[in-house]
Amino acid sequence: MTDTTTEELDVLVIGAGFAGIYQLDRLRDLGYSVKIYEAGSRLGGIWYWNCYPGARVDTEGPIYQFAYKDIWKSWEYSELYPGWSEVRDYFDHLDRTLDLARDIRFDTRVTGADFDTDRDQWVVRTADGRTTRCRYLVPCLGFASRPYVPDLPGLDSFGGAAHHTALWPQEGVDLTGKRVAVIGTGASGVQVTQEAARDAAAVTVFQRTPNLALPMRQRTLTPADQDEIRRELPNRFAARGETFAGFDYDFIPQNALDLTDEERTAGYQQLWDRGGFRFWLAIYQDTLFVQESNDHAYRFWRDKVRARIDDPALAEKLAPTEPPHPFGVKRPSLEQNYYDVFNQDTVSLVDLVENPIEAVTPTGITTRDGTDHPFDVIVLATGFDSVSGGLTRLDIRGTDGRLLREQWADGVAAHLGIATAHFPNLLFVYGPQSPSGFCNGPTCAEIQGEMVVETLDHLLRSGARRIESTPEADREWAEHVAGLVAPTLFPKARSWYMGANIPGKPIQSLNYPGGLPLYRQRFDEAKQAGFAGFAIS
Ligand code: NA7
Repeated sequence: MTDTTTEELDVLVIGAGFAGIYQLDRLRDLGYSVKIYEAGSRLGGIWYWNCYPGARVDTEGPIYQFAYKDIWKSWEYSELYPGWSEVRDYFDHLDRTLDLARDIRFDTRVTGADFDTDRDQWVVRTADGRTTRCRYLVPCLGFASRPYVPDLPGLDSFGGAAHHTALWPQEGVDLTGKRVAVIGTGASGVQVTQEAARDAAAVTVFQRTPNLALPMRQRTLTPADQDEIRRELPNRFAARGETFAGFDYDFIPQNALDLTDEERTAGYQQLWDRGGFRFWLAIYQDTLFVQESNDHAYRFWRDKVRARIDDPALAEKLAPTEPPHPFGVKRPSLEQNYYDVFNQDTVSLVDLVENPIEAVTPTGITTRDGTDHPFDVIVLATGFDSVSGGLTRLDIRGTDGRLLREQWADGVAAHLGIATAHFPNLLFVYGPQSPSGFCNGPTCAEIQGEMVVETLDHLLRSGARRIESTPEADREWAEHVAGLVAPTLFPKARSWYMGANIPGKPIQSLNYPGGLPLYRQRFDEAKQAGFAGFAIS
């Protein structure tokens, strides 16, 4: 049934990050013909593209790996929070252990797909002009595969090097002795700034919103640490599936507002000392729901940070007296010396709220106050069209003739975050309104990934040719997500969590705000009811 140019598969997976690798390995074990098409030249997904100076995981390394098949027993990270290069080494380890590369086509960008209703197959197009037929198409694009570059007048005229952090040259860019602009203060901006402050002649950070960053407490792992990690990892992996965000810690089941000032502050201090995301995701349970509780957390954070910044005017910019938005409803980053580097006379800050960028010129950036800032390198740490953007940029056409981006023009709707009506046999991992950007990647790749594997296995084994969510189920899921996010403080910030970072993008929660355990429960209920909300034929 195939001609010489058309490969035919049971399952085509897009993307060779954690999610895609899990699909490939599990489905191959179950006996299906499956391949990954990957736009990059090697494994890693986000860790292939994001090789900018300082790119680093904000999850503790031991739980930033697969739990299955005991792959962890032959792997250790050298630092508590590994950098991009070491995460790439981990992916090489996966390749050696699971023999992945033989079923991955690298440098192969999927551009679009049409559904052949006669044969119930997707016909998938790639940028190299080839087509592939598959029964099931499984995009594993991560939540940050479509970089966002704002419309900065004159950017093309810049004579130096200008790169988005997620399109960083693979050969690197030497910042030593250079004058560096960093636009954006999300995780990427914070990480580049720390690195550039060490090597560059001058660093100027262009800030629109301060990052309410938390202490990473980075350290090199000793042999004794590694022994302890090995002993504890089975329990830590088990815990990942029981927590809100797929980490091995969770919110304190107690309200900050029910405590005395002393008790509350002592609790904050403990979380602060242990570092990482604990001050965010292991904090009192009312923090992300009740403004007054949130204000307590903000003030604790603010006072800690301000104590590290010498110049009071700069302290007010980086850690304002009044919160720029509730704490934790925009993603805090982990930092090592981010606030300290602003005490160097080589590091400065431009507040874009009072002094926006007028234009990029051949030699630098001009701000509204008339200043010409000269630069050799401009780092565009400006984020992503997150969660849905990787999918909507593909020309995937549904059975009603509309493209996916047309169907979702007024907002995403995807039953259980894994399928959407009129797009049969298309199942997402890390999809819109699934845990996605609210979940530790490897946890989600395994837990949500297994849901997709179970679904596919059920279909392939039963001889079904087609699965499709119903429009009602899509709508109900979107309403369920809206109902979960409404009582939280998340809608109060302009964040990528809500789609608010992209001009014109509909505002809605792009991730599942009910936590991983509830998400799993909802999937199990649907499955036990014979895949409720799906039409299978
Ligand atoms: P983020 O977190 O989306 O950060 C992007 C930053 O870029 C953020 O500070 C934005 O300011 C800023 N930005 C965006 N557009 C502009 C314009 N037009 N002018 C100035 N500044 C702008 O992306 P990251 O890459 O740092 O991190 C993404 C995720 O990857 C992260 O959350 C981790 O999960 C890993 P804003 O805050 O919107 O005012």
